[in-house]
Amino acid sequence: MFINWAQNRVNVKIVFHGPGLSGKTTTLEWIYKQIPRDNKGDFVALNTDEDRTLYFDYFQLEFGSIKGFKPCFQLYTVPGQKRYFASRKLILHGADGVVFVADSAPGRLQANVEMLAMLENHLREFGLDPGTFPTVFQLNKRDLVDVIPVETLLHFLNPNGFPYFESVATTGSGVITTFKAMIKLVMADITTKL
Ligand SMILES: Nc1nc2c(ncn2[C@@H]2O[C@H](COP(=O)(O)OP(=O)(O)OP(=O)(O)O)[C@@H](O)[C@H]2O)c(=O)[nH]1
Ligand SMILES: [Mg+2]
Repeated sequence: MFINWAQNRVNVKIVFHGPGLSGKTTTLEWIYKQIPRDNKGDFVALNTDEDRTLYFDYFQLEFGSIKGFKPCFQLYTVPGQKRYFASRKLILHGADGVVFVADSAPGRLQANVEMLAMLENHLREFGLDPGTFPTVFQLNKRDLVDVIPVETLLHFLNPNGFPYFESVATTGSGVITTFKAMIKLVMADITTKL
């Protein structure tokens, strides 16, 4: 959170985290499409040739108010490929909330667990408690056959009982519901700090 007292604005950073190919970029693109033009900035994407996220995707969005401040939500995705460890940490720095986009595809349980562990380690390195840091789980790719059961994902990823939602980012199903839950959690957290 960054407060600009002169302009009465507060910058709120939300990071879409999760393993490679879980649907983070697809999710952010869907949200971008739903927002009226006047409320959003440009969509910035830094990709590899194969359309994988190289550094991050980003856009900012303004709406609502918190205690008289105008919030500007800065939305980022991290690159999920393992080798971009340092970039993920840099992007996570200063985050106010995380949407963990889990991959429900068969065989991806370990990738989800490993990425969540890396996220939690980074939060701890920033002096934050992963057990209470504003987090929402988006269980994505629910349209695939033989998906990992929701109970299994929750057992391994969400022992703290954070809000969770099923989604299909390619059709947008569940995406906005998840995002609204994230905004609600982050607003409640920030209200206590302002
Ligand atoms: N079937 C299905 N495919 C999806 C879904 N969400 C995303 N995809 C596809 O999965 C692939 C990867 O999606 P991305 O959004 O690029 O994944 P990412 O998490 O940003 O990947 P990295 O940037 O490499 O970390 C693309 O081909 C998407 O179309 C979904 O809910 N269901
Ligand atoms: Mg991506």
